[in-house]
Amino acid sequence: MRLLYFTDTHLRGTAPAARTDDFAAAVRAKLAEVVRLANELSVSAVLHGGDLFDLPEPGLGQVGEYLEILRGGRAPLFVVPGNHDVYGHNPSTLPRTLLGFLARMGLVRLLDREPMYLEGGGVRLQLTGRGYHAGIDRRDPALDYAVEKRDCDFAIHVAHGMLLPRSVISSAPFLPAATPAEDVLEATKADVTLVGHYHMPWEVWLNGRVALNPGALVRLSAHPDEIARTPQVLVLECTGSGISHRYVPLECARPGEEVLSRAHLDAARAREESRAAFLAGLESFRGERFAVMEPEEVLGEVLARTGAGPEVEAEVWRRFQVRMRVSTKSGERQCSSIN
Ligand SMILES: [Mn+2]
Repeated sequence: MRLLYFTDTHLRGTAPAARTDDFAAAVRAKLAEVVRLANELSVSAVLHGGDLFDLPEPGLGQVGEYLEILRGGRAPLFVVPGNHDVYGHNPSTLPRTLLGFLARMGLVRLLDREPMYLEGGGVRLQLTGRGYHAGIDRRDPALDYAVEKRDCDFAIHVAHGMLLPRSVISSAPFLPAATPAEDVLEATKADVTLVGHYHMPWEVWLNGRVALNPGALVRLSAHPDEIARTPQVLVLECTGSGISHRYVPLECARPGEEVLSRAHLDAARAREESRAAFLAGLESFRGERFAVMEPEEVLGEVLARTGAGPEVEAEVWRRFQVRMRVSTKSGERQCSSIN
């Protein structure tokens, strides 16, 4: 029995600022490749680790195209809801989200703590899941990440949360609440724990059990690690002798430097700096002499400060008078003439 796992597709109607390519075309190509792979391998199920969508209710025009591609997959699609799939990190809002709607229509199946069983190739597989919620990574991790194994050959648990190798947690002091994968592997009976949420891939083994995240299928940010990695999916193989997995990098994924740029970050910083400079100038203006903001006074002071020279000053006053006459005639307030 084979399964395919992928996560954090963040399907959305708009392109992220960091992307420089035709983002929608790139996402379509990725989904088509995932579906082709799943069909070629005749997988029994496709599993998704959450954040299928970037928003609870994404633009249906664009996202409809993506879902049409996913419907080309012959195997059922099992999903755990991610934080982006629901409102306010609150799973009870699921019925009014697109993911909840798809589940109602029977187009996807939501995994939860109640085990589901798949049978094939002489193997019985237990599937459980835990979607994101506000308390995850902030309470006993066993409640969300550890499962019992009953009446099956293999158990797979899928969760959306900040489960990470202990080494990653200790090297990232600004990370929000996180759970060490090593602790979970001590507690769980699942043979494989599949995780989504963190967008970089990782894998941890302990006591013959594995927890892993293949990384987000779609690269959204221009973080150097995102630029350096190739999006991939995971293929799980279950036979009488054991369960194994391999990563399959997407053939259609282009090098990060070709699709991601940090230019929007530099532009935003430059904009922020000039805005701050402008506001500081305005503040010093106010603080010194401009308790009364009469247009003539303000203009006279500006001209004195800029040292514009007599020719420019004369032209400025001429234009100022013209504008004042126009706005007085049209009945506007006089100060609007300097806008
Ligand atoms: Mn997430």
